[in-house]
Amino acid sequence: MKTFILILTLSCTLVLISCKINNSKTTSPESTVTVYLNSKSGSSAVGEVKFQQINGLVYMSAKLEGLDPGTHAFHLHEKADCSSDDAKSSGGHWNPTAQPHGKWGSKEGYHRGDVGNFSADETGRGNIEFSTSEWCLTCDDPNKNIVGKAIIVHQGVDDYRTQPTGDAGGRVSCGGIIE
Ligand SMILES: [Cu+2]
Ligand SMILES: [Zn+2]
Repeated sequence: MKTFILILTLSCTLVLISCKINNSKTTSPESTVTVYLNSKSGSSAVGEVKFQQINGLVYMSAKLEGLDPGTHAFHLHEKADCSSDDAKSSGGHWNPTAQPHGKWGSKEGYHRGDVGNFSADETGRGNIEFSTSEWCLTCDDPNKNIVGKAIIVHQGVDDYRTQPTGDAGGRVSCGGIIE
């Protein structure tokens, strides 16, 4: 009887361990990049944006602070170059598929960098959770790979219409997506 219980305990443990191993296999990211955003255009807006590629999807988790309360646009721009004070060194919206500017997912078209608007609370903090199969961190597809692009937070709201910028105003925070 004692032996039986021992075997039962052992096999249960083994099942639990193998479950854990399998689980970590399917959820461990293929690649992770963390980007720190610096304030620009005389603002105090900063942030931390984490990208993870898991099973071919890119998950983005952004935490921003030091913003004016209200709605702000968030885009990926062409170049991971935040050297200028106004962040214009990062170029225009990242648009490898030559689409019009628009709301993400719109059938009229949208840039691959058109993440969209988010809101900052009365303390100037805001978060964005976003995931897509239209980006990658490790693939060779230039229409998908976001490494080498910039993250830009704008002072104003993206109207999802005005070409090619969404009329979102100045660039208050910038970070380059660099591995
Ligand atoms: Cu922008
Ligand atoms: Zn755009």
